[in-house]
Amino acid sequence: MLNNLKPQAPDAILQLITLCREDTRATKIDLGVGVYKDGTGNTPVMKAIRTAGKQVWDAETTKVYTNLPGDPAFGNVMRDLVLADSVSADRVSAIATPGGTGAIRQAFELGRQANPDMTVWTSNPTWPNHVAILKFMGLPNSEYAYFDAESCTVDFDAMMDSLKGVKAGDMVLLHGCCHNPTGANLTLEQFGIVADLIAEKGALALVDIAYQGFGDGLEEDAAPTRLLASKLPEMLIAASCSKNFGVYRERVGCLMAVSETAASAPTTQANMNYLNRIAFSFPPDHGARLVTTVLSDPALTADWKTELEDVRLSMLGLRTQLADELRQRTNSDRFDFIAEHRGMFSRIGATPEEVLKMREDFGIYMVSDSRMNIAGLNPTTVPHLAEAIAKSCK
Ligand code: PLP
Ligand code: TYF
Repeated sequence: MLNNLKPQAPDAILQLITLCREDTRATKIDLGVGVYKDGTGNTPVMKAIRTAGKQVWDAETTKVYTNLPGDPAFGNVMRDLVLADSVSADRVSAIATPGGTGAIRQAFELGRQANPDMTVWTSNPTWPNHVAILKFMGLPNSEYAYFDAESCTVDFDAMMDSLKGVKAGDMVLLHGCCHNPTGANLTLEQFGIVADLIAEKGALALVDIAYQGFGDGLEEDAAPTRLLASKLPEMLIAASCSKNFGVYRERVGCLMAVSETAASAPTTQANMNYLNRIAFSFPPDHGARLVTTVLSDPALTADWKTELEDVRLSMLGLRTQLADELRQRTNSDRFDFIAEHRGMFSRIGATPEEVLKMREDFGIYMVSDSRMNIAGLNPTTVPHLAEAIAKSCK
């Protein structure tokens, strides 16, 4: 029977890791997979997470199952971190999930339970896994215009124009901050306009927030999600802790749902619990517990915030340096958008041929859509990348 299986195309982003590893040039730069790396190329365990790990190890007296939604304390700290007081707590339901990916999958499943005819609207472009999961689930997927490849900024008019096609009962997926793969983001005001449209259409917003703290700051990055929560009668939020707590392999994510009333929240919660049960019974707990420990202890929280802020500022510094280098080398402001983009990624508007040329001639590994991971750079490698871009991109 297994002979019937069809070959699967490898994940293009993950494939880059192998390609780069095989390159023997000392000057190669891996700008592929979206993982934070420090100046030495290491992805560190954050200090607060390490301390929390020791505390959890000492304090934990059992490894017995938690609950279908995971430890309720995790749901509470995530609600406070992402939503703060934008919505009353008794309208929020939460489940722990294996990573942000698990939360996204459960969000699609929940939407389908509520409306089997739902179409899911995703930005063009979006994180490829969004589209892949929808395709696998057989859910209709429509794209809304988002990125203007010429200016490398958001084309908001085109976005609003395509969202006119949203129907009642559809789901609209928005990146809460630090858009992947482009790095181009809506302003808070524009998020408000999109929220009004979603409300008017009677659609359900799903906010995917995987980089809180990597853009303009923890609170600033959560502001769009909070604005939507305050404006919309109901919404879903898929939050990932992989990047901002550096707990990638632990698989820590959370799906939150804001119900219209406190009275309807228990039914939403029961449906979310059910989705966990039929997918994997109980969600992983260890990583979630580390996050809960950090966010429940003021000293650990402060330590985590300091380290996260250092990470954010280092990426901003690299953005400014790269934009400056490119300004000098191209004698133009063409690449100034790199300093305006936020988060780990920038899509720089190069063609697949130009991306390949940069790979072959300079050992620069970026995704073929010209997305680069800023954290793959350090102040010494920026000039090499600037030279590659200036010499390879028309
Ligand atoms: N959403 C976006 C936009 C992402 O870039 C990622 C990246 O990994 C995720 C969700 C999911 O992250 P994870 O499942 O590793 O928590
Ligand atoms: O976009 C990225 O690079 C990250 C990491 O199948 C990632 O979100 C990449 C591919 C994938 C899962 C995670």
